[in-house]
Amino acid sequence: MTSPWSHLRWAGVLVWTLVLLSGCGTGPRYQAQQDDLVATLQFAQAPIVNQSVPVDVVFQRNGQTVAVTTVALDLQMPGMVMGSNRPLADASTDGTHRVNVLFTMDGEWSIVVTGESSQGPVRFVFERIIVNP
Ligand SMILES: [Cu+2]
Repeated sequence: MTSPWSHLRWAGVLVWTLVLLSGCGTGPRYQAQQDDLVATLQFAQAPIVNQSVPVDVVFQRNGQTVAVTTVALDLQMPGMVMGSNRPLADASTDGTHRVNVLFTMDGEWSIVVTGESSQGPVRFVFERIIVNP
C-alpha cells in the first residue's frame, strides 16, 4: 500500500539536496549599481579575519557582461586607518575577475572597486562587508 506520506518524503529529500548544493562553497554576494552598470562581488565563502578568500567580480549592463580592465579592490574600515590593502584582480576571458582578499581585522569593512571600461573609469563602493572573527 502506498501512503500519501511517501510522496512527501521524496519532496523533502529533494529540497534538502538543493539547499546543500547551493550552500556548497558559496559565500555572500554584494551588488552595487551606478547608472545602468551593475557590479557584483561573489565571495567563495563567508569572509573570516586573516584568512584569504577568493572573490569573483563581475560587471554587467542589461544582464550582459561588460569588459573592465585593471580591476582593483581597496579594502577599508570606516573610521580606521588600516594601511594599504589593494589587491589587483586577475582578468579572465569571460569577464569575471578573480581576486584573493585578506581582511586583517574582524568587523565592518568597505570595498572600493575601481577599473577602466570603454566608457571611462569605473568606481563602486561596497559598504557593510561583514568579516567574522
Ligand atoms: Cu580595523
